[in-house]
Amino acid sequence: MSVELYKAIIVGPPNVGKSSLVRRYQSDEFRETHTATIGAALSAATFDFPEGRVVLTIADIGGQESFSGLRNQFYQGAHHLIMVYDVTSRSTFERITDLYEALTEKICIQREQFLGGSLVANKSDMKEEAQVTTQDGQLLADLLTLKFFETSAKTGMNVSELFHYAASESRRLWLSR
Ligand SMILES: Nc1nc2c(ncn2[C@@H]2O[C@H](COP(=O)(O)OP(=O)(O)OP(=O)(O)O)[C@@H](O)[C@H]2O)c(=O)[nH]1
Ligand SMILES: [Mg+2]
Repeated sequence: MSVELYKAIIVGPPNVGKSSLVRRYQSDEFRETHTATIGAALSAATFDFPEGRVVLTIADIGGQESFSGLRNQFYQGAHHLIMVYDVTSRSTFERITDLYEALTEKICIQREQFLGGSLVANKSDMKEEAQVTTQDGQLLADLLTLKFFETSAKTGMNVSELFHYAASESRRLWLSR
């Protein structure tokens, strides 16, 4: 059976729940406390598609890092960009566009390839404290041509769908290049 290797990077402001989404997917756990990711945390997930096996490397980039260093090493060779904001924090939503522009410029200059991606409205379990509507999220996703997901690392809502999409879309875009 064939094995294909792709890389997804997960980025966004600090504290939006990037590491929590990865933890929910990888070990089906949730922690209430926030430990800031320093630099980046790498992990891998395996997906079995009818056409063969896909191994997705997931680079979870600390929120401080996304906006300061923009160090190439974390972004190099990415096939899929997962951009996360926190629905209970309008300011995290407002930072997405600038971050998207900075990142796609960096990644697309390195490689002449279209980059797939997702926009993630995390902490969707906290609807009563939401500062960003579903419509706003969907509109921004359409504008940036990203797939929109409303997730909760706390309840697990849409978390496996998000990572499955990253794997299948990486594969689809790579094979159609
Ligand atoms: N209610 C709720 N809380 C969440 C959710 N996801 C994360 N949190 C909480 O939000 C805080 C930040 O989560 P992290 O996953 O550490 O955030 P991060 O984006 O990785 O942060 P940095 O590494 O600093 O960039 C923690 O206290 C989590 O418990 C969620 O879906 N719902
Ligand atoms: Mg983190």
